[in-house]
Amino acid sequence: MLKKPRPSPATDNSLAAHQPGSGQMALKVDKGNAGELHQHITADDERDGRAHLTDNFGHRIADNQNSLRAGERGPTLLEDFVLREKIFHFDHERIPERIVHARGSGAHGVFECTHAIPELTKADIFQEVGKTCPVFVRFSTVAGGAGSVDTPRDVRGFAVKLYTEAGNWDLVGNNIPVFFIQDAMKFPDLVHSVKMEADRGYPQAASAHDTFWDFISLMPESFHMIMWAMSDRAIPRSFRTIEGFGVHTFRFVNAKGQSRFVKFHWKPVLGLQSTVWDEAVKIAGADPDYLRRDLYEAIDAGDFPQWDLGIQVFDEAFAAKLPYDVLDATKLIPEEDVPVEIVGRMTLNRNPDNFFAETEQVAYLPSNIVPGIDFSNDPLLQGRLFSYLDTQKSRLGTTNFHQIPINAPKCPFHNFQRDGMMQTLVPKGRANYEPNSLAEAGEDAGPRACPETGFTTFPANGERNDPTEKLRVRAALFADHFSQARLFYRSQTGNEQAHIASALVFELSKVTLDHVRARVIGQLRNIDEDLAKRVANGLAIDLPARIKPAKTPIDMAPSDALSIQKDARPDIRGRKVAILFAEGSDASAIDKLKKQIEKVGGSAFLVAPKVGGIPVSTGLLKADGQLAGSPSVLFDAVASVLTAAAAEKLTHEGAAVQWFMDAYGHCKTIAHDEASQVLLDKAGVEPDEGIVALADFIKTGTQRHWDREPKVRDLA
Ligand code: HDD
Repeated sequence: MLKKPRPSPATDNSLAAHQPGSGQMALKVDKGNAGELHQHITADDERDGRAHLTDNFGHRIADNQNSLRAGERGPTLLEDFVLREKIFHFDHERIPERIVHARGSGAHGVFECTHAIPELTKADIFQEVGKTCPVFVRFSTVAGGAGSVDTPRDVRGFAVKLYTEAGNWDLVGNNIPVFFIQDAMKFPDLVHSVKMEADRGYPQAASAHDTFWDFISLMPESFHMIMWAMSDRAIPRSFRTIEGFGVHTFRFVNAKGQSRFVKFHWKPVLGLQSTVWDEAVKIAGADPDYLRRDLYEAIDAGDFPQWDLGIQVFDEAFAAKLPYDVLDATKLIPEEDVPVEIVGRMTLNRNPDNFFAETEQVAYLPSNIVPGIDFSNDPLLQGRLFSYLDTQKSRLGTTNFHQIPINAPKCPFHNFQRDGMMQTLVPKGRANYEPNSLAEAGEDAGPRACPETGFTTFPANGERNDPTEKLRVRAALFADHFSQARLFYRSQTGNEQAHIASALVFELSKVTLDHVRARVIGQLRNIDEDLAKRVANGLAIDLPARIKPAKTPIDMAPSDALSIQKDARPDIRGRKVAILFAEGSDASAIDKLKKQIEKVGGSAFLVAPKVGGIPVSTGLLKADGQLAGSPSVLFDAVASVLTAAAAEKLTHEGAAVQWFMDAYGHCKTIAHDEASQVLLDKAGVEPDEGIVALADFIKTGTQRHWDREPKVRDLA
């Protein structure tokens, strides 16, 4: 009988710590909220010591055996939400399997630092002997599907997620220290060639076929890895007896900012052990789950597998002397040249509680590194930094896959990422952007970047392998933020400047935070003093102090091309003109104007109090739109052809008066006959160059008449 090990408190890295309302929810705003959402548990929630069966929304289920039917032998009813939910959920149980490494086995454990190396790295986990962190490891084959066998000739994946106090560190390696290809660009080709052939769908989990060897024979860089893959390393006796390798050259960075290169090794405490080919083939038939079972049973029996973490550390000068490139993932550094120094030990001490939730949903990202560890320019590694994040989104269906308990860090995490499919956090407040000054108003402002302890990329300036400087900075000239804002403002016409000022007054009048209003105007003073004064005046607040710009703005020569009004043309082409008519209107005048407009490329739209057909001078004329539903704001210019009686009648119609009032207020051309004057008078339309007789419409055009604006709006 297998004995069940009980994890000690020191090694208890159970996922319970990630349930909403606990560990992962250290984010203050999330904790209370998510907690509240999980509080409806009552004493009545059990029956004979077992939880009540419910559907996914908590409704208790009375019968889990029979679907709901219309009569004993009748058809099943669509109403049966219990049946529908159960089948629906079942139908969606599978997610896309990993494109590679689909078949894998996972285990929880703990990593302990056995040799502190602060002189090499500031990584939190290596700062003192005895420091521990939980881990989740997934071993895998590469080529076979999720349901394939455990013992084909194949590379074994050895992916370790270390949940450190400084965030997750994923060391996503293999049991072979080199790789088939030198550049991530070739990865899809490699994988296509080794997986089952595209037309026939076989072989499964085997490299012994045409397409793989065709590709390999054309890829000389693969032959080092082929030696390993054809060796007994590729038919291991157990996951417990394989080595693991980070493969790429990484960097260590210490607290002084000094960097050395590093390669990572996992050395099994049980030593290496493989099968022979004949044995592997027979195991595939006798026990397709041989390695998975072996790992599970060993851990279940308390026989915890262990690995020592070794490092090979070297510097740029050493790398420069090698006859190969340390950025080339098809090369290893012999241990005889750079000895492996042991710095930690990993113990796998707990099987997953649920294969899908943990082993299937675990998402490794080579981009998960912690301060003190950094990437190198290995082109294979650089490609991986994109690929894994991308694949997890498609495999797990949401950008929020980091919230799945097995993927969530065990240290607090706070940021401004929000929403997305399957969001489970419930952040409070409105601080979902940064910078913000909401704290000044007593609100939770959210987290802030930490320059001292946050991750900083090693600049690698001038090294042979890293000749460019990687920096998160902006070039000095980018600091001029105001010269062109000033250029824009000063290139506008007086009306346009007034529009900008009143737009700012409108926007800021809606802002309820006084310090924000003041800061905006303080910035505007760097653009134009007069603009700032107009805005302050519009809000009736004192002119705030100017905010010192990062770089003093310069005066540039105004550019007419930046103004809309300076580009105004009297064109009718492409513009829409409304012609208002009513009972008795002169049909020939309407028709004449319409044709003139169309001739110069515009379009005419007939508007009348009724659409269906109104008696005009020549008979019935249909309108394109009804007056109240066709306000003048929808058109570039308006015209009216009315009888005196109809015009008089329309002076009592609000929609008609408003029609002219708006057209006038919006500085549009208004063309009208004499009879319509009474309506224009009612609307307060005063004569100007844009108020014209019908005959003058075409030459006046549809441009706005900005000189009119001071009469209808305060432009101060
Ligand atoms: Fe990879 C999975 C190891 C190159 C793209 N890879 C995956 C896994 C391991 C490795 C162990 C399984 C992780 C798990 O258990 O969930 N891969 C390696 C090593 C490589 C390597 C050691 C070379 C040194 N991989 C590599 C490249 C690319 C990928 C160059 C793409 C440009 N690998 C993937 C992937 C996978 C993956 C498609 C499939 C499932 C997943 O990522 O999570 O994105």
